[in-house]
Amino acid sequence: MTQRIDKAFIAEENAKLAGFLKEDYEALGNQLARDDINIEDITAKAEQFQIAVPSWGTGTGGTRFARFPGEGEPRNIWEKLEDSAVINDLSQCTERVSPHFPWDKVDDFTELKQTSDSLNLKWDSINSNTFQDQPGQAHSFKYGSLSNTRAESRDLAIQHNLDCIEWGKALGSKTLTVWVGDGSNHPGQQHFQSAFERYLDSMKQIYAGLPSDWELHIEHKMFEPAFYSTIIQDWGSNILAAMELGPQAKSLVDLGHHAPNVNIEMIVSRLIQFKKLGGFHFNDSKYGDDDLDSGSLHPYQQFLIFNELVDAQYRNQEGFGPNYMLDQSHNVTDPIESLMNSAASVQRSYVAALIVDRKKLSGYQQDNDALMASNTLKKAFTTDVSPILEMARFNRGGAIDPIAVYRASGYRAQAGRERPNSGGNGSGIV
Ligand code: PSV
Ligand code: MN
Repeated sequence: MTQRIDKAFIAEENAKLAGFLKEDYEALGNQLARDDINIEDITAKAEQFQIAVPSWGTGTGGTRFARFPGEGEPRNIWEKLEDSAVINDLSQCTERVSPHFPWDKVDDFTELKQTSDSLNLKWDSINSNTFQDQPGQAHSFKYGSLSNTRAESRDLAIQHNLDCIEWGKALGSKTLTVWVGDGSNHPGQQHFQSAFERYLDSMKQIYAGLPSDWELHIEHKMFEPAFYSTIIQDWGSNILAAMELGPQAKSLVDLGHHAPNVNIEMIVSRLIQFKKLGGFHFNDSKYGDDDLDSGSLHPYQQFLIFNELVDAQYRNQEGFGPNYMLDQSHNVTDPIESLMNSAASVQRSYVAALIVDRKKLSGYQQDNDALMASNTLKKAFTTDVSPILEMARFNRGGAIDPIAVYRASGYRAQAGRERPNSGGNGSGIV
């Protein structure tokens, strides 16, 4: 497979905007210099920023009511990779793809690795799926997987996760992410403690199969598909499980998996403090696990999370180095455009957090000057760092304006011609 968006085409489109970018970058550089911030240092950090794309996010999502397929959707992991390469070629901050098994399972993982190599893509965390039964599955997950009351179902779920590790090794991944929908829908349906004990016992068996340089990330979610109780419903159960398993087990924060108005940035701080922050699934939400585009509703919350992350980065906090990933469902937009937009939105939060005046902030905190502490954060958040993001992409050979270049390339229409039979219109979670 070869790159689908020609480098020369990107350069041609960039040439139209390069003059404006130079002006805007200079102006922002002068503005930041007043606060002793060197724009080149910030741009260099922005260039290093990477956030993984979920393989399942490249297709059109859906709700439990319906799914409205988009033009030229990828029909398999090979085509998902092609789309991911387009996203990375233009955005230059999404060089890793996170697969979901068995959705992305292939017969020949060596061939899959060669294909990703040829597209300059790497593999991020492996996501296991024991929240669905596969055709012909011997023992059902209807009443749970890793915490099922029946050993046969638990064993199948454990084995699937161990298989995921093997497939991940072939792809060069170093992380397994486990999210299970196990739980109950009726009070009394499940004995809370016994179910959690069964879950932990299963997870211990998976942990035992983890290579020494891998991490096991546990993802919590408040509800859905279990609506009364969920086995790992919050960060409390999550960190308890991670502590019980050992140092290679960490917690993963999906932004949509909390009650509305929960202070997620404080959860992040706690996980950092106890060396248990494994990674993120970025998305945005209004009501529940809406899987909306990152930063589309609550950009300030996203910034405040990065404020904690950058603080830990600058303090060289021990055990700190979370995986960043998007986990969204695109129902009404072109998934490639949403993923590019969202990656840039998360990168924007990172860059804005980099320009927080931490010395001043710390002084205001010490003096209990709440107003000035808050204004210090707001100042960074309201600074338009677009020229830094654009310059970071430009320096790396990406597009100054990824969406404009993508639209001008005609890629989607071409995909529509090449992938005539993509997607059904039934309901679907992703
Ligand atoms: C569950 O809602 C989740 O956030 C998990 O990360 C899954 O792996 C993903 O969505 C896809 O269903
Ligand atoms: Mn998730």
